[in-house]
Amino acid sequence: MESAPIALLGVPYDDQSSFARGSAKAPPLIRAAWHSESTNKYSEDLTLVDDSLVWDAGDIRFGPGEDPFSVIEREVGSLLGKGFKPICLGGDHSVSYPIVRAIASRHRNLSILHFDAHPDLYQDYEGNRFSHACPFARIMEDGLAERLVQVGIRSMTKHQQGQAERFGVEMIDMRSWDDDRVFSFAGPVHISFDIDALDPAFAPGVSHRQPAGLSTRQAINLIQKFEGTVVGADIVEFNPDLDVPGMTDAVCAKVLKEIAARMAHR
Ligand SMILES: [Mn+2]
Repeated sequence: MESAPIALLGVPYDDQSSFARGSAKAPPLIRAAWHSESTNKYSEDLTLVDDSLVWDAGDIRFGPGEDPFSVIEREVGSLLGKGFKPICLGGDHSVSYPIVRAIASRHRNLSILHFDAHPDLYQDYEGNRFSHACPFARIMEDGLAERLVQVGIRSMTKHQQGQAERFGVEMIDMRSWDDDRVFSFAGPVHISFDIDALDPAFAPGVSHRQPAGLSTRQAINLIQKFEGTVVGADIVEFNPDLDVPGMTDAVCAKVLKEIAARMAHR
């Protein structure tokens, strides 16, 4: 219902994928897994994540001739203007740039907690500044985030290491992962969750499978435990074409429920 505090927005857009398209097909499958009768709608802390908490705003429709990033920023901004905390379902990771533009225009001192196998900090990727390999370079260039904290990273390049230093990114790569590390944010937090942060054993339905990642349990624990106020989220890069059917959509729905429960209480 529209009085819910959280809004779900599908972003069926994968034009900026560099390797394999398919993530534009993800939103309806994540929704179906959320509503599946194979499970209930409670998060682990027993928050009921149904339509009284999360209003489904449907999928963005891109009109002919419209700039997709402008449409995404406008639609997310519209939800924020109505008082919703948005959870966006991608789509490839390029959509996080316009999503964060909308959120940063309403929340000063924004921090981003970014789950990913890749830092997505390329200045450009094969000449494309808006590739799904680049959104966090654009976000940091524009000064949209005060802090960018990246977890799950295990596929980097020298160039991106330089970009991380240039932008002051706090990168916790998988070599130095510690289950007991405490994450704390003073201001509002946006969660950007690339499903490939997870080990492909847990979430095979991604375009860039990178072994040796986080377990679903480790990622969920971090979502539940970090200090901070979550004001927005995106769940991106689920590619149904490359999934073991019924596997990664269930993982996405689990992440969705845990983020929504987190938004509901803190
Ligand atoms: Mn990634």
